[in-house]
Amino acid sequence: MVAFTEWYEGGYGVSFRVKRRVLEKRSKYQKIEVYETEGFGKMLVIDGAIQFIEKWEKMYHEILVHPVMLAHPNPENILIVGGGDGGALREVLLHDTVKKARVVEIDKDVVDIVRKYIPIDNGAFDNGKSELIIDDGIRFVKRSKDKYDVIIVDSTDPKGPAEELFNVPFYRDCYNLLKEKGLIVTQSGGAYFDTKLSIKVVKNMKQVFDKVHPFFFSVIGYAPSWGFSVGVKGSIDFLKIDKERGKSLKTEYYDPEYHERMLFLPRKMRETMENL
Ligand code: AG3
Repeated sequence: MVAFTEWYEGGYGVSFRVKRRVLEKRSKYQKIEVYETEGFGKMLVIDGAIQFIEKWEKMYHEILVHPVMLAHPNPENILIVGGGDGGALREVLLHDTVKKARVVEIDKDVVDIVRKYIPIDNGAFDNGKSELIIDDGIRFVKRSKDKYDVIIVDSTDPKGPAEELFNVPFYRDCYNLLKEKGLIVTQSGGAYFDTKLSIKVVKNMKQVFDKVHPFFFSVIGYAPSWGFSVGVKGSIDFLKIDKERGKSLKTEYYDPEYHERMLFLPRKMRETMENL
């Protein structure tokens, strides 16, 4: 039986035994692969980096989406940058407050391949509130006329097409696109195998947003303790969520009862983040 391994800096590997490679395609932007794992369904890999595994993808998509959606008092207009697999969109649409959810994905091949081989969007792209735009997120946020309540950056790591999504100019554009009060969340790499990325994101966000909250959650498929960083515009307290709305949400991993607890960082990480 063969294995697929993603290697992190220093020689830490995340490995899955795979039955076969279902597909390999070089798109205009990146190399996209789909594997059938031995025990966890299909797996999407982009440029050698595991994007999600069918059985575990909610660990990531729920944690990316629900904290910001519940911290916002009334999230109606949502922008997802990246997220061409539809996992984040699916979670966004669980919120009844949502009137419009727009996905801006650079690579149409990601959308087509995932919809064909691992349709985790669960119909989300066909929902009347959804809109899919194939465009570069960087360009899109410079030109979009609409204002958003929540922006969710569900991108690959900052190697390749996603690089600029972690930099100050992009965050400035996002800040301007948010309404008077708003939230942004972005994935920000492994806590221990890519601490530099979390540090960079928090530093960059702090230059732009009124408040920044980094937190970590374990996601099977990625290096231990995956990073998420939230930027706040205006008077929103990210520590306080709407528990009533949370109660009616069907989730497996994100628990609104323990929102604040999820934000606790291991000591050294907390000290590092506080001193940025
Ligand atoms: N989000 C991908 C998270 C980054 C994975 N990085 C890694 N394995 N090195 C996009 C896919 C989920 N919608």
